[in-house]
Amino acid sequence: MTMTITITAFERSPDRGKGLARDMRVRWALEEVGQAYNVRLLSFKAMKEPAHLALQPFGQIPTYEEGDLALFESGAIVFHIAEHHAGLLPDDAKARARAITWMFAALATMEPPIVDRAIARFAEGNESWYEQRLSMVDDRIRTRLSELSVRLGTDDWLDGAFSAGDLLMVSVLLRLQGSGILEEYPNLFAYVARGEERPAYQRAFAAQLAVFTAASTG
Ligand code: GTB
Repeated sequence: MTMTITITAFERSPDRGKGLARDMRVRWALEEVGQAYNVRLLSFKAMKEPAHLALQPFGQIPTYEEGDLALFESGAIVFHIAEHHAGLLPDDAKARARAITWMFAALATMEPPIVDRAIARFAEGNESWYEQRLSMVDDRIRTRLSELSVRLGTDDWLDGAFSAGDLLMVSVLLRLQGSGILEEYPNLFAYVARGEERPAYQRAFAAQLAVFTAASTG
């Protein structure tokens, strides 16, 4: 029997409902496995208060609560969901290990330069050296995208059937939306679109967009 699941998300996401904050990947995973969940919305102030810091030591979203289990780190949360429900990790032990490897690759190899780009734009946009820095970061991103593009080739997903590895990789690549960089790699662009087309992704996206819409009209 599964207990009630509660996750946390931004009360007002700075991405204005584009689904780029990290609660989106957790929502998507829960939708893929057909698991209902509640969402506790947090202001930036509440995220830094003791009640939330007890759940997330860095004062961030998302968190995940299920009975007396409390987790943070979106990758660990998606892994937990994938481990406890069918649909996100293969049954075969070796295929499962490879899918988990792709989860780590998404978070440890692909995500850092992509997040660096967002940080540069957000925090360093007014610096005299900004354009130079952005160009360096973009080169690092292109190196990783080229390598990933070669590995994906003409396949639909990274290793056989869609897995939590693809869920995290697509989530990470989506952060390049609007940069024009992903379009340089047509197979990766199509890969991300395939992820977005999944009904579970659509449901998760609609749920987070509804939060933003309610906050804007309320
Ligand atoms: N490693 C952690 C994880 O994977 O769970 C990182 C969590 C994290 O960075 N959370 C961010 C947060 O809570 C939200 S997702 N930030 C508030 C703070 O640190 O005070 C990052 C994010 C924020 C905004 C956009 N956006 O506007 O597009 C996209 C992604």
